[in-house]
Amino acid sequence: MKKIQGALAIGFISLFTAITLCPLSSLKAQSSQKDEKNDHKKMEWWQHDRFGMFIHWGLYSEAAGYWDGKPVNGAGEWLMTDGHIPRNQYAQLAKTFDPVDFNAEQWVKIAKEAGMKYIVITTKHHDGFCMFNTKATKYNVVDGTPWHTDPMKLLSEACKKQGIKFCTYYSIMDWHSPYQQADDTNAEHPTYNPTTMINNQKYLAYMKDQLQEIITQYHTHLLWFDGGWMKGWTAADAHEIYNYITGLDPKLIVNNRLEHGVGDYGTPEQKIPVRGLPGPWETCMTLNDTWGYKRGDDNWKSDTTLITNLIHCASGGGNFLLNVGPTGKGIIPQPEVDRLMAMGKWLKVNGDAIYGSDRTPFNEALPYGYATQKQGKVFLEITKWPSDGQIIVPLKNKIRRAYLLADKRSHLKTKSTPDGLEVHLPADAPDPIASVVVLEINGPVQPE
Ligand code: JFZ
Repeated sequence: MKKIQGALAIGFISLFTAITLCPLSSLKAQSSQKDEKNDHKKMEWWQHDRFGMFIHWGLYSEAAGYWDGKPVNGAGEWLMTDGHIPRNQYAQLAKTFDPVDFNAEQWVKIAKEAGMKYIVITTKHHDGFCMFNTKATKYNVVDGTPWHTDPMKLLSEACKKQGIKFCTYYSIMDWHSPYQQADDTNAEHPTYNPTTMINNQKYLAYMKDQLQEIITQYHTHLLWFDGGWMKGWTAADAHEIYNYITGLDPKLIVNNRLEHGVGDYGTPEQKIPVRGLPGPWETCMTLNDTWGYKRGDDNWKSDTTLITNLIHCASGGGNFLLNVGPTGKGIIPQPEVDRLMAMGKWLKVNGDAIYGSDRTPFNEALPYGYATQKQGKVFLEITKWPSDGQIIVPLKNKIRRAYLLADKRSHLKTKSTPDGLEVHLPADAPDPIASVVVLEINGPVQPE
């Protein structure tokens, strides 16, 4: 939140509280027993997969945080409002949008090598420019740019080929829409956020047309809504859209940013709830300080932070959606690729502790790291390797076998003590960032 526009941040605090407190509530309350089972079932792949790639890509990527040669404060994708750019001037960016280096197969391969299992990409961000093939407006990548290409088609096909789930982001707030009014309509110096709905009916019809296109053209597995804090977006609107899209595809997963308690999972942003959230949830996060590409934003998170964040999410029963911001030419910046490859390398050895795992069985935080579990197994992701060669695990079970995930033939000595289970570790950690100990147990897990 640190870098989010000051005034916004305050508004978001209450938004965030609402998100944390009622991830599923009103929707669940309305659905029948059978629906709840289906809801649970449709969430299975997503909860198993744990790690996804967020992609923010649009006209703002080409501007790269600059307007008229001057840097604009704020996140890259907020350029239009933070730079107070009139609609027709911002739209000029489309005339030169020509990502000659875009390679769908390559992007998906990067996600795959990072150990990510799904991709969520911006089909339309707050700026209203459509990065997909749509008949609902000419303000789109196929009709409105010299590129004349539909990246969503290419990406969804590449995802299918490489076994990655293709998912889409769609902003409700739309700074280009004739059915929404900017907060400050000053012709020379407009501020868009938050817009106000001036024609719900027409905007809903537009939204439905586009969502139907996204669902039928690309078979999106999930819809990640955003911008529902705009004024005049009602609970009735949220329910109408949820029912409409799940009517088109009952397996569709929907995040909770339709607001008003509608949606299938919670979306804490840039932070990981210390003990997770009760229902399904996903933390989304940037690699630097922006979602959309911004030249010169080099405040990169370290490999240690990123790997630890992924583990932290999994141990709280949540997913981690990590963002990349490709350039206007279509390149995922090298510092982003480097970090993703480090995560992929770690997951290659330790993925069994993350994919398909459940949240920690323990009620307390562990001083040396995190825990996840599966049937008959407790995983300890040790981020602080002990100097005295042992850890105490708050576990009562008898241990069948204890070993390092990095060396499945290793045997670790364990001993039940009044303080808990003592596990003896080798002097050197197999991994400098996080090493996983596997405890195979009999019967249900019994925390101290
Ligand atoms: C939104 C967008 O405004 C932003 O551009 C980006 O797409 C991000 C993923 O989502 O920003 C938010 C949304 C919600 C909160 C904060 C920023 N929140 O709940 O704290």
